[in-house]
Amino acid sequence: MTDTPRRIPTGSASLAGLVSAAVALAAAEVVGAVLSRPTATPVQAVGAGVIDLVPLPLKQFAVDLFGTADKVALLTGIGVLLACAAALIGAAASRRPVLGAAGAALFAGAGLTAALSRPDAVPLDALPTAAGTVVFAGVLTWSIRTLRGGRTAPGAAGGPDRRRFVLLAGAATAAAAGVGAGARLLSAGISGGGLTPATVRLPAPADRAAPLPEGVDLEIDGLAPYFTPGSDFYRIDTALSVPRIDASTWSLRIHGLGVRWELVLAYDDLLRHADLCERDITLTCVSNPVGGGYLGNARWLGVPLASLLAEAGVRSPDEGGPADQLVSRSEDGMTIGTPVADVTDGRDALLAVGMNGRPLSHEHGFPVRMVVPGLYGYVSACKWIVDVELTTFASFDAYWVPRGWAERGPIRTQSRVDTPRDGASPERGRIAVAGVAWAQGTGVDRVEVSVDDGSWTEAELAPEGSTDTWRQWVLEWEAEPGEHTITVRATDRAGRVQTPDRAAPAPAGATGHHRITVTVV
Ligand SMILES: Nc1nc2c(c(=O)[nH]1)N[C@H]1C(S)=C(S)[C@@H](COP(=O)(O)O)O[C@H]1N2
Ligand SMILES: [Mo]
Repeated sequence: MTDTPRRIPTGSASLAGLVSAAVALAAAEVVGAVLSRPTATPVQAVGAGVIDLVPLPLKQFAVDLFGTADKVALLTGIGVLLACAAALIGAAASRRPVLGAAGAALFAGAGLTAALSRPDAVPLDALPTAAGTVVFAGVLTWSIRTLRGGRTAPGAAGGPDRRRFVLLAGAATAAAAGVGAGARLLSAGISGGGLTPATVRLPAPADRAAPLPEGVDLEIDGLAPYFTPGSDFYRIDTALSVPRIDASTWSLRIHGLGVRWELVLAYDDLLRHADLCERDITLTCVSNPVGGGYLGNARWLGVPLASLLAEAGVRSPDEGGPADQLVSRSEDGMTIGTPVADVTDGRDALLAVGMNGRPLSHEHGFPVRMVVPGLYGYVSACKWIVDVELTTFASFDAYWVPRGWAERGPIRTQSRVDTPRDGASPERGRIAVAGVAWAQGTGVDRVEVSVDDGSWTEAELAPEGSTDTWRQWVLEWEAEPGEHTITVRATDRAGRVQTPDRAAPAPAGATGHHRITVTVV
């Protein structure tokens, strides 16, 4: 018999690392839930840090590749990396304990840096990672000691002790997954109390949206409906876990340069506001590629920002006001910069509380978000808004600007073919070619279609709902067998024809014509 510690097989040691990490992450989730700081847990915080740090081309690549499932992809990626690192640390720690300690310190460093550098971080946010680290070190030390099982006779590798360990490890991992998921649910439950989308009752506005003309929705198969149902409405944001705000404790402060009377508004102040109104507005994302789906049309209920700015005594730049930028901040620390001139020029810029007849959903910004007709979402549509500061473009860069997007983002005129789909094989004969076109602000005046790069033929336009919404169009086409291209372009009411020049979404929105190919059979 010798006292030299027995060598642990690499597989068992790696497994010990994996189990320790799983139990540690579950512990961190529990602490995050108990503290009501679910975004401060290591995985969430590191994920959010990655989202903030990745350069624009990589972000665009991720969005192109994964679409709006980009966050699931990111979390999966972090999970895989974490698992590999944990296995390595386990294997290393079984040979040299100091390596295990170094690994744990690395985990702790990454988690703490990420959690404490969130824009809304508080010192308490160190606790989930701290707890996780202690648990990780404890479980790993215990596992390695068990695996080493000093009393087992030589030659008993893979004997009862090790088998018991594998079983125990499996059980511990399953328990950790259950506890972690439970903690997540608990977080959602805790912060989902009070006034939620399910319990809010919206008042009917005195100022309703203008009645829609007959036929605004052509109701053609495969064509995007005039109003986008909430479930189909695209979602673009940096929030790894959707903020769940209690509207009964929510407030919004309006302050800053040139504000004479600072305002602090409660949710109820907005619901009872005399200017509460309903407007139809098509929201559009700057990262929408030509032909893409990152836009949707909704009926919004909200209070005009211009009314609130007037109550605060803010003068627009053309009236000599000192602030040219309105910076909105969200609960999760997002900053969005909007030209003051654009929200005071008479357009229907809203602090919205309702979408398509319902309170906003958590995903779309509950309890309150901004919506400004004619501006891409990244410069206007702040969700989970809690603060509005009047400032200047010269003195403050909002979130997206240092990440390579233009400081100002007016929506570019675009048009899209919805049906037939690109690559479809419709049957010969009469085919309805249909889609949507948008030129928020002026409205769409004309849509033209070119088949096989022939002359432009004017499509039939559905009646206009509002100049701030998209407009449907249709062209009956006598389709002959063979392969054909279909290209579309729109002209706005100021007479500007949509440019054929192709530009990528970054930095100021994609341009170029949407062109599809079909094979008529
Ligand atoms: N708090 C917050 N608000 C945000 C964002 C965000 O990342 N965080 N993204 C903006 C962008 S880029 C767009 S296009 C719109 C999308 O709104 P939706 O998700 O409701 O469609 O929200 C905007 N508001
Ligand atoms: Mo966007």
